[in-house]
Amino acid sequence: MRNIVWKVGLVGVLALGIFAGFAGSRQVARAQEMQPQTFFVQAGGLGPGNVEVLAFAPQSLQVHRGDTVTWAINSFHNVHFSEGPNELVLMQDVNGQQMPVINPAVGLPTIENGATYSGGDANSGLPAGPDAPKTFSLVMDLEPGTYSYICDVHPGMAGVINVVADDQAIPTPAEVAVQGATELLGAIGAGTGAMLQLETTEAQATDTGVTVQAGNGGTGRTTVNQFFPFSATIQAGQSVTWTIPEDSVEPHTVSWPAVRGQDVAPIAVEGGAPILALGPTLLPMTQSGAEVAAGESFSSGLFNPGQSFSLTFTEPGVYPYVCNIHPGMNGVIVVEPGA
Ligand SMILES: [Cu+2]
Repeated sequence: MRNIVWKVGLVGVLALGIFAGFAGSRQVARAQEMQPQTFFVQAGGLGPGNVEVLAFAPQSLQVHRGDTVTWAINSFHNVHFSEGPNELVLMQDVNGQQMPVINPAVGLPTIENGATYSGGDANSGLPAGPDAPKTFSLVMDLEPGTYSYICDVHPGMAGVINVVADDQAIPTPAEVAVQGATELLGAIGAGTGAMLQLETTEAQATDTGVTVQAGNGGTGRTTVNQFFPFSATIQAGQSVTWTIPEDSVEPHTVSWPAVRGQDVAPIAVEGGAPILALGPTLLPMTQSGAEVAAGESFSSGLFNPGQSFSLTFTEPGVYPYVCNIHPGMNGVIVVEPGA
């Protein structure tokens, strides 16, 4: 299965390269006339074994004024020309109730897909639901200079666009696409090495049960979205504590059953902009430390690097679980009868 994902991904990268090659050769002829060109940037990428790259690739590129940059939004990312990172989740009063909501400065677009960007703060907004467009484009109507942008969801995920003078030669869109693919594949390779090592992880015993590691740390802009170990065994009445390493770059959930693609739930507010509440995918539904009996559903909601989430399993049985935000990130707890 992982092999298939890997091959499909590779075919996709090759297809992109070939497509960009065609586009590139046509643009060589046009270059004399200074026709605007379109450059592709990958926003994140996925490799085998749920290795995910949290970077823009290429991280940096050169364009001329009037060129278009199109980002492939490969996961839950935004493209934000912003002074600094913005908090993803805020507690807010919504119709008289305190609830966690997506920071509107992150979630809501301030510039339309396909619009002209002429500087200042501009945000694509977050992909709202499974039918959200998978690309985001801006026409760069900018003076020569360096323009930085970030993904607010993943601190450290940042890219740069260098606008250069009209008479300065720059890499073709094909070369930029190949550069992006090379950066992604390099990061995926590093993550795959880490993943193979982590798959030998055993559950750590504690006084009350075991710990399971959610994701990983220490691999820079690459994260391995798996539970280590995949399967852990405890006795009835014991607990499992999931932890995300402090130096990880990705939040997760511990959930059953799975809820997919409902990260954001727009709520109408009278006389104001709609609020982006956390959807069932991210919303905490179970308190850490709660007891779970056979057949019960649970979800930690989003928890972050350095944080933990625990459940106590009171009845023998087999308890599968998933991370709601990373398809294919799943695990199982086997609960044996107590002594
Ligand atoms: Cu996850």
